[in-house]
Amino acid sequence: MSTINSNAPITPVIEKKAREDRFQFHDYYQVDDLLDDDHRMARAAIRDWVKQEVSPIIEAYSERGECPTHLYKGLAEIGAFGPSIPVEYGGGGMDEIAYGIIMQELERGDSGIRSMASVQGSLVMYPIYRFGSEEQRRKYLPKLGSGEFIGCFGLTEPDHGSDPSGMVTNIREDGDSYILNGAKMWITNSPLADIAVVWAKDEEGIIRGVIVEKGMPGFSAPEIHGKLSLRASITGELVFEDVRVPKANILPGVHGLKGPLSCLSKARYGIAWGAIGAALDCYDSALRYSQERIQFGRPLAGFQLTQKKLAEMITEITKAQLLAWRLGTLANKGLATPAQISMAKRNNVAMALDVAREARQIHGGMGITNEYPIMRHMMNLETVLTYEGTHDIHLLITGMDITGENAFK
Ligand code: TGC
Ligand code: FAD
Repeated sequence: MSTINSNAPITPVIEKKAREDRFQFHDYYQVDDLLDDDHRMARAAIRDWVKQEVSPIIEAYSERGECPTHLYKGLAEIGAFGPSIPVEYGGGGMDEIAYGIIMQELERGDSGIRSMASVQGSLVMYPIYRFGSEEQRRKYLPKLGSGEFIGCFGLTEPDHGSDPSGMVTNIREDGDSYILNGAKMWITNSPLADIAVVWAKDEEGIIRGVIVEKGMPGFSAPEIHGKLSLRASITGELVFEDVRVPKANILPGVHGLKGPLSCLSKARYGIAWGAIGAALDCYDSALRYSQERIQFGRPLAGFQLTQKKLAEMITEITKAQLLAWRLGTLANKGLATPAQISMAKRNNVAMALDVAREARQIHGGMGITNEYPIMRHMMNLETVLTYEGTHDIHLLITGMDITGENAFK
């Protein structure tokens, strides 16, 4: 007969408060215990802010296809821009787990709100911090951290999405400037942005990063209309027609595709956490609805098929929480690999989309209305599944990592 060789017995009774927390916050495996006080404080502050500032307005903005630009200042005040960038450069000076938790709480509100913060912090502040000159850091980062400047990140082109190495946007030297030509597509924040971090090939075909400022002659950023997903986030193009960019605006610290890809690693990490927030909001709504809605004389929650949906939802959310937490501990030690980040981004976003679809079913007809957040999250998550590397691209990254074979080309 086998025995459990442990001093800590497996107990069917857990302390009442812990049980309440687990169920109120859907923290089924007490992941909370793995966090420290700073993480918990950051989470509480962002959660309150989202409840007060985002939840009451987000359906209306999303329905109108309008970006709630007034939230940029608030996002800055709660430390959502560059949480893990040092304070002296306008960031939050926190660790990677705090960054992840902030993204989770923002995306509980809306993926588009998380996008506003992801782009500003991970795709604009981070490359300037990591690859910029000291002068560039001092000039741009405090203004980005405080929300005085809005930034965007231009990698994708009309003909080069999953394959950014094929980009045609280019710079050529001309005296003390570069002349920039080309176009970028699907750029979050671009129509509002004061600055754009743009990736372009130099005359030798090497990918370089340049900071382009609003108002530079030949630079425009028209909005893309007709999006049925991520509607509260503004998306546009970047068009460069002989834009003269001072040489002082080139990021000196990086040459090649690994520059933009390492920014993507940072942002994808945040999405791996963020998607859990969207899933939690859908699960929370479905659980409540199933307990209140009576059919055949009993709550939906009492039917086995509803329980199967809810039980599978919380199981997948819990697995995603543990994956994100472990990734965070690796990231804190500088050990998270790009392929590990890809696995977490892919898994957690797909998980959230599945949870949203199941939650929609539990809400029946009400699930298609804007009285519940489900359809908005579901539509948003279709974008999240695609941007920052598509679901299939991340699968191929894992495939390459485990086999050593490149199946992209
Ligand atoms: P490959 O030869 O594999 O790599 C080139 C160099 O980069 C290095 N590297 C990375 N470094 C850091 N982080 C990563 N994630 C990295 N991935 C690769 C690599 O080691 C190599 O270094 P070196 O020293 O040898 O030069 O490049 P490839 O051309 O074969 O492409 C690989 C592929 C397909 C995986 C990559 O291009 C890719 O990830 N494609 C997807 C594109 C993508 O994710 N685009 C996102 C655009 S931005 C966006 O969507 C923002 S949404 C914002 C929002 O609103 O939240
Ligand atoms: P494609 O690359 O054309 O892919 C189409 C399909 O083909 C996908 O299913 C893909 O998985 C598949 N595919 C491609 N190559 C392969 C292959 N080798 N093997 C198997 N299947 C393959 N980009 C930025 O630079 N900055 C931003 O701020 C930004 N924000 C965005 C905001 C929104 C709302 C959206 C929708 C996109 C945004 N993007 C941004 C662009 C986003 O990163 C790209 O859409 C994404 O990388 C995919 O590129 P694509 O749309 O050109 O699709």
